[in-house]
Amino acid sequence: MFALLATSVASPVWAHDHAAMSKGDAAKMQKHEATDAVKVGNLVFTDAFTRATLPGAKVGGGYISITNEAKEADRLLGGSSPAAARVEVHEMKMDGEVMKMRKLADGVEIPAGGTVELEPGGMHLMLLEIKQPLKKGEDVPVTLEFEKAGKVEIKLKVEAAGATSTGHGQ
Ligand SMILES: [Cu+2]
Repeated sequence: MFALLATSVASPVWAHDHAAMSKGDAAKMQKHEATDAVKVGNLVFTDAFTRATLPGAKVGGGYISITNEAKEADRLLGGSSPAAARVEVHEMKMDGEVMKMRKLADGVEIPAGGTVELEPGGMHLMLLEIKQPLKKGEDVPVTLEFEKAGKVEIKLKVEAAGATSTGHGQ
C-alpha cells in the first residue's frame, strides 16, 4: 500500500523532467555544432555562436548558454562589440501569429546555480548596426556586461546562415 502510493506520487515528476531535457538537447544538436565551455570566474559559457549575415544586413543575433555557479544571482545587462554599434539583450515571443521582439531593458537574470540559454527563437543578444557582414568561420568578439561579474569577453563563432527567418526583418 505504501509502496504504491510512493510510486504514483513520484513518477509524474521524473517523467516530466526527462521529457523536457531530451527535447532541449535534441533541438540544440540539430541547430549547430557544440562548442567548448569557457569558464570565467563563476560563470560558464557554452555554445556561443552567431549566424552569417547577408550583405547589407544591419543586425545579427548572438546565442550563448550562461551558467552561474555563484551562490548569488547575477544579471546580464548588455554588451559591446567591435563588430557592431550596439549589443542589446532581446526577447522574442509569439504574439498570436506574429513573432515579436523587444529589448530587455533590465537585461536577464542568471539565477544562482542556474543556466540561461540565449537561443534562436527566444532570448538572444542583438548586434545592431553591424559594420560588415558576419562571415561563416569567423569569430565575433563580444564583451558581455554583468551586474556582479563585470565585463567578460566571449567569442561568437559565425555559423552558416539559418534556414529560417530570425524575425528581425532579414
Ligand atoms: Cu533581437
